[in-house]
Amino acid sequence: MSSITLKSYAERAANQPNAAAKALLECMARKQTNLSVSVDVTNKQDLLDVCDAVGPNVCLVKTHIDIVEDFDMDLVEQLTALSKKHDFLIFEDRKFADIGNTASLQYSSGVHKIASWSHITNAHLVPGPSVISGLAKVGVPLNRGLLLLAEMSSAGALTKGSYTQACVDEAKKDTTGFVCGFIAMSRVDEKEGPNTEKDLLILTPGVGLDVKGDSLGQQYRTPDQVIRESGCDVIIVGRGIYGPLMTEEGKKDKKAAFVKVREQGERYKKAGWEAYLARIGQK
Ligand code: 5BU
Repeated sequence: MSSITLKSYAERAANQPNAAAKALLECMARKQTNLSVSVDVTNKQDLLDVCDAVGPNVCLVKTHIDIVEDFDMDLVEQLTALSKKHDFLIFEDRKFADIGNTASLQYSSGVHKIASWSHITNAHLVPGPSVISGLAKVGVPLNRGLLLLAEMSSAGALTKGSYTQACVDEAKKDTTGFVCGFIAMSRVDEKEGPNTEKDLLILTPGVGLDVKGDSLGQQYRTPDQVIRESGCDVIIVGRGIYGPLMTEEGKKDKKAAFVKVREQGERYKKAGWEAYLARIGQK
């Protein structure tokens, strides 16, 4: 049996049992993009405007909804409308890490009601597999998907070795059908040869074409290193795309900044897709 990395996204979509992962793979194949934009801006209108600008080029919008200062449920409604308009899914990067009961309440309730609008979310396995069961109780009936944080992109991350392996083992033996992949820097499920048990997605942050890192430990690799060399499936790009909005110039002339944001989206989409075609031998 061959590696998951040699299969097309469309082929994998056809055999994917998790509804959210299936929808994501189908969207990637349909739009020819493995780009996820991480929209880490702190006001509602900027968040919506970035999604509208890059929407045509992405398969997935990643949010940190708790950083939005003027959050309200109208934001969620508008974001959902944009996800339909541009054909992308939504991933709230919540990184749940509490006991099952608390995680399930954090996922379903509170101000943000994440499960009601986010197709995919993620969790640390630090509390043990009960965090999966707690979240699954809420997410499975809604056809959501869960990614385990098997590896992080920041310097000195403790997500390595036996911890990473435990994430892989839990994902493979998950009986809820909720776990559909990982946040990871490499093909963690194929460290010991092809994974023939269960198709799992690998989404990878820490992607940049112009710089190697930031002043707070982030480390960047190129789309080619992530998709072709490391065998990951989705590139997650934040400041590399919306960065033009954050400069003094961008704050003064938002219209011009959004033109650049759109261009960066196209650039990362192209780089990610070329790396994928090279990986599956179609280029
Ligand atoms: P950047 O602007 O491209 O550096 O943003 C990366 C995003 O991905 C940001 O929202 C982080 O919270 C997120 N991230 C990450 O950078 N590294 C990780 O290991 C994980 C998430 Br998990």
